[in-house]
Amino acid sequence: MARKTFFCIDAHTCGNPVRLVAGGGPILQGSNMSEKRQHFLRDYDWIRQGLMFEPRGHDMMSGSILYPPHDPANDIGVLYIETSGCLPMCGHGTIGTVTIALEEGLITPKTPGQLRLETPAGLVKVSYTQEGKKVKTVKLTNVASYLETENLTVECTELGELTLDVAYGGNFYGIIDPQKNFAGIQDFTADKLIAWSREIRKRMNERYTFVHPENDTIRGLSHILWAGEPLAPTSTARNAVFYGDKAIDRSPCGTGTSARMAQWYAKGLLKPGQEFIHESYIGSIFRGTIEGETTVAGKPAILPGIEGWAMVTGLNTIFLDDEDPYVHGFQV
Ligand code: PYC
Repeated sequence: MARKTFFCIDAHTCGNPVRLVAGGGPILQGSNMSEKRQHFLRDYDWIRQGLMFEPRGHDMMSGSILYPPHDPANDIGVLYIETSGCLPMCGHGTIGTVTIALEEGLITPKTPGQLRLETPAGLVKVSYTQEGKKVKTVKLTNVASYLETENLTVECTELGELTLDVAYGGNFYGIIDPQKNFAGIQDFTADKLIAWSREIRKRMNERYTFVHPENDTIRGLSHILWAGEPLAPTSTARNAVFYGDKAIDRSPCGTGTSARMAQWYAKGLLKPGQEFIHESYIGSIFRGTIEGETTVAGKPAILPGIEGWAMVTGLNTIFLDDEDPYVHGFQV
């Protein structure tokens, strides 16, 4: 019998799960987190599948594994694991990971109140507030985010032709704003959004190639962001982000919010100094700001600030046992 044990600490960020693997993660080769991500995908993806999919996880499950930093100026390296794969960057995952790591004493910040994280997508700076041991807010300054292309069209069997923009915020997002054939998320169920997202993502990836100009391991349209009317008058916008095969993010999605802010910035709808309050499908909120302006391969880009909160929900010692026919999980 071969049984592997993983010591996990579970949390949620504004409603979306984060499972930090604090013990049992593999030793990875690579001189940065992008190379370590490639090694993990090659040799250890069974760990992600076992810990994220049913019966140990669920459709929305998402998590992380911590590694020592490669640059001594930084605090920690983060590998993101999820039902959808190993994301180059995950915003809600970062907020949850930082909250868990600080509250449970897994990291000692070099500068109190601040952290420098190495992620597969690049350096992410974090500031946080605490009351006693409890982390109250986490704000990350994300990797450079930009509008990749606008006004693409795609056919959705049930809705007809849709127009969408593609923006990068740590992952590539197809952004579907309200339009003639889609009134906004307020009019539709999650089941419908999920079914349409699967079809649209497949068609988009068959027709187009999306590759990050500075890191060709970041490729493919992985997420669909559906927009709609906010629930609260104080919010700027609301979204439903589709990922994996069946997930709608319960948080406002950090990389999705970054992509949407980059889209608005490129179109002149969002300017430095303006706040972008983004609501999730369940109404939870991230506060977005523009922390810097830059370019990516000549395209105007921003460094989005994303602020949210997380709650630690418990400890979870998980076995992956070779005798279990579902050791690597399953999806139905
Ligand atoms: O918060 O960036 C995010 C995210 C990606 C997928 C689910 N959440």
